[in-house]
Amino acid sequence: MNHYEKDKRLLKQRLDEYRYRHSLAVAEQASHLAKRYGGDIEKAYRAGLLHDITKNDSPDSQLACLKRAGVTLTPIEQCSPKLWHAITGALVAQSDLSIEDGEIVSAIRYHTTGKAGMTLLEKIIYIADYTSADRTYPDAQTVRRLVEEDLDKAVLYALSYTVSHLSARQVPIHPDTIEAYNELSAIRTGKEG
Ligand code: DGI
Ligand code: FE
Ligand code: FE
Repeated sequence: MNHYEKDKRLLKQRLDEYRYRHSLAVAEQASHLAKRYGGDIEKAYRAGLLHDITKNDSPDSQLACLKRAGVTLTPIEQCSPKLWHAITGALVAQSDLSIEDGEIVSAIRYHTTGKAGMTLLEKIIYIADYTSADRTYPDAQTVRRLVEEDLDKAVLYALSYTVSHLSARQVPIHPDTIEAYNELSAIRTGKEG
């Protein structure tokens, strides 16, 4: 296996120690899930490694990056700076690491909100970020067990956890998050009858 030494060197420069370790843990979990669900193991590892590449960038430098790329933020995105690193991460992966693989770029792009119609790789990165070994929130073990059984159920669990926590804090919920939640909950409800 290619160990992506160049990616890791860049990450070490851009990220603090905590975020670097998180990125390695997400890459490990993503490649494990790709094996489990018949996805592309190398792509999963690399997308997991790079998903938070701009997480430690300042808000100003992220806004500058968005401006250079001609990206206009929606009003909800403007008031939710935590969403920016998914957009800028996808841009930096393309510009600084010349990643042309649209599947990897899109998995980084939607790793925070998810979206309706997620590909296998997008689901894997979304849930690897929730279930990596470094995560310590109370339900981490529950979601880790669930993701071994059923990928969609685990993604829905994580989405519902996010929706309920955001709404409890009365902060805006991005339409991509809502659409992902509605899609997977409708499938689940349909199956239940
Ligand atoms: O970057 P990580 O910490 O590893 O994880 P992440 O990219 O999933 O970011 C999690 C943060 O993003 C968490 O504070 C909740 C926030 N978030 C996720 N979905 C939404 C959101 N924030 C808003 N405002 N709206 C969303 O839909
Ligand atoms: Fe993130
Ligand atoms: Fe992350």
